[in-house]
Amino acid sequence: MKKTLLCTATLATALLAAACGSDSGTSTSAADAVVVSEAWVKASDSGMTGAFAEIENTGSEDAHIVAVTSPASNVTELHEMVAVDGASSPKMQEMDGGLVIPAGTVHLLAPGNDHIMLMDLVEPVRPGSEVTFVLEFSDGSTEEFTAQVRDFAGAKEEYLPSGDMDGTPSGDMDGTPSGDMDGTPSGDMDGMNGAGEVHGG
Ligand SMILES: [Cu+2]
Repeated sequence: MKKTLLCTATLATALLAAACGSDSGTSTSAADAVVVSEAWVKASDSGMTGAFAEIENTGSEDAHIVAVTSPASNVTELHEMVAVDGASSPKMQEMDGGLVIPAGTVHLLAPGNDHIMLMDLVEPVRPGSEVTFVLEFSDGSTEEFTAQVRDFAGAKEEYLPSGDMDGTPSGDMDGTPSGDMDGTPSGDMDGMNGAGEVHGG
């Protein structure tokens, strides 16, 4: 019994030492570790649109994005695609608790996948212009990046499918922006993918 207690005490001391240890050095913030590239926004005149990018965590600890903001939109959210029982295609919804990017990995935000949603555009975003975003991490650090606005006609139908529009009038921005993203953006990607770099290879 005594031995067990001793072990526990030793372990606690070790943990404490480890915790204190990180204090001495200048630890890297999540914003320092994260690199955003290939960022772009789908051109849109009003309402909602999506932003996409490659987010790389070059650090040795997980990076946890808790929020994203942009001056281009009154409300900006991190969205994910989820399968819905009984539905043929996945729906999008706000990520619960943000987005964790494990150390040493790249998280791809792409049409039909996880994405940043500009829910309420302040003004039209037109091809050739740029939109800035700020990622907020759980450690309080922030990172700004700029995304180029691109014409992405292929996605139009997915954001405003005529079928969904009939049943669900404008009011349900909060509840279900979901229906709009389904469909098959994957096929459309090829068309706009002249640069080839968005998909990597
Ligand atoms: Cu979305």
